[in-house]
Amino acid sequence: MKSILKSKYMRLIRPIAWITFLLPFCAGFGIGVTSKSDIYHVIFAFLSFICWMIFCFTVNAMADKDVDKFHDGKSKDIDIARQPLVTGEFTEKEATYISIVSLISSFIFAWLVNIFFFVMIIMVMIIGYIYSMPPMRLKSKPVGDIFCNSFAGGIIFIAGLKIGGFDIEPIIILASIIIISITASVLYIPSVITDYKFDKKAGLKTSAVFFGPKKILRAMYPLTAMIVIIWIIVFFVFDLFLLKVSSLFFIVCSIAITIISNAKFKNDRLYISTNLVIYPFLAMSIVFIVYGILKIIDIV
Ligand code: GPP
Ligand code: MG
Repeated sequence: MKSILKSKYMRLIRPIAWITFLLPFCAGFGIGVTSKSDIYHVIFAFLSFICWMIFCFTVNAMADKDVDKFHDGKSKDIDIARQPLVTGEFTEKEATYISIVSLISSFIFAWLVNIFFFVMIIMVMIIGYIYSMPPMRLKSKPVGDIFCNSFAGGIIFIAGLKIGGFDIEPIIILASIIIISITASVLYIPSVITDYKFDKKAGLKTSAVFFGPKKILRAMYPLTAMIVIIWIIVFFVFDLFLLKVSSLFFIVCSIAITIISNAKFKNDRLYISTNLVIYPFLAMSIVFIVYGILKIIDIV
């Protein structure tokens, strides 16, 4: 298993890192799906999600080729300095083919789900592209890096919600995007800070480089306070078991990640492992998937 994860393909597409987006997607799926949902729509939606992620990470590896080599390989899902465009295991041309095929496949699968899902996938595709690629390359712009990841988290949640054809009022869509985006921003901040030294060396103006890592770390406190208030409201307002579990999960995660990140920042470096986010996110994604499947087969 370990050797498969270390193959040049896995180091290009980085499936472990997808888990951060898998969670909001599965959350939407688990909440939105019903016993009337079409199982093929579910399968196509997940295939579309996978192709979207392959596209984002392939494009990212191409765009970051010249900066990834400066990384020391720590605090990441893979040793970034050994990503296959840096080592030469993939050429730019091959990576371009992979990204085009994944882009088209993702659109085709999304189209087979429904038009709303398709539009959401177009949006996250655009965000994924402008996050990494010049001329915009928002990952190297202050706020742009946090905004892209958080907003994409919000949009992919709505996409998940729409797999089962769930009818949602626009105001709920807007509120969900805002709530998920704010939550995602706190959970994403540690990742910007772990990269601080390398991004600075590579000349990237990420939020951490621009504002300074300490300021961003301190900003996590008011953001977490906001998240706790929002999810407490969600907990009491909605009479939905899954939303109550999500509220508790996000409250505990945001508080824990904020405290741990602030405690572990020493000598301009944040010493935390990606596992801190990956394991709880994976566990919660599985909960949502299982719950969604039980809903489809009409058990809950
Ligand atoms: C890697 O970013 C993250 C992605 C490619 C996902 C982006 C997708 C969006 C929809 C925003 P990075 O280059 O900042 O981090 P790393 O150093 O881990 O590659
Ligand atoms: Mg990168």
